Amino acid sequence: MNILITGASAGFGEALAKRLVEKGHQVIGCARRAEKLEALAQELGERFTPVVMDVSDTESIASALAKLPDDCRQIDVLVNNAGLALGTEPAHQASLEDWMRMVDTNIKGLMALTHAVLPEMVKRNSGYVINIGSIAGTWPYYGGNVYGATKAFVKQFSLNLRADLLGTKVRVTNLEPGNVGGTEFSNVRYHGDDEKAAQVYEGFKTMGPEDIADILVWLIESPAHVNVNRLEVMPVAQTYNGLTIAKD
Ligand code: NDP
Ligand code: 8X3
Repeated sequence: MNILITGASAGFGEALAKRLVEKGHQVIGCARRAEKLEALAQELGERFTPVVMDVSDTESIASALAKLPDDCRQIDVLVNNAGLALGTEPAHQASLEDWMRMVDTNIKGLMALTHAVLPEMVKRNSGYVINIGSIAGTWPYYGGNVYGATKAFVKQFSLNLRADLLGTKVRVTNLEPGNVGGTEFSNVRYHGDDEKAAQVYEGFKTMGPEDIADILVWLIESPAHVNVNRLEVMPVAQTYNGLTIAKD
């Protein structure tokens, strides 16, 4: 099975690539940092094909897909994992540039790659699109403004894809993780401030990228007649905060 993973140079994508290669699958690992992908290719061997791609740039997607080796052209599973949060400021103090980058990556990038890959899946009447959403797409929290909104898009887009795919054997899942440490996510969100990034995970047991990779492997290897529409997962230490009232 050929599995294309975006954001394979770190975090969930890297952990998933390792698990899938161990299990004998063929992985096409995409990201912007060529050196990270090359290091992974050295480690994982011929089952891992590194592909430099910036999902926020449709030309980069098109040229990367056009250059895929022949034996990687059929994409059986697309894991739309590349994404980022930038900033935790409230909306009235947030950076417009950060907002635009999140939309370009988390929404437009995921849309463009899906648009490029889906027609062939439908033609073959088989395939699986797994989108990495977030609990932030369902549960609002302070400073989650545009990041959460991009993940709400990912959730509804996933559900609408399945609606369009009725009558085909193409599957779609939105995986919605909560707090997960051990990736670059928090460091990116805090613009490289390691101390603030680390504080997010202090004092409790969070999940790790391997936990998410295990869930993804389970989804990918689930029977072809079963479609998991949405799957929300959190560390036991995390739960909903409920509604809040600011008293005068
Ligand atoms: P990381 O920051 O560790 O990894 C993100 C990956 O996305 C990197 O490989 C990065 O590679 C890639 N990426 C970012 N921008 C682009 C781009 N424009 N084009 C191609 N690749 C890109 O984050 P996580 O592994 O933690 O997160 C993965 C996904 O999971 C994201 O969508 C995130 O929103 C979501 N998520 C994360 C949670 C968490 O708590 N960690 C919880 C819920 C959801 P490169 O820089 O080399 O391009
Ligand atoms: C990332 C999880 O809780 O930081 O999507 O929004 S959270």
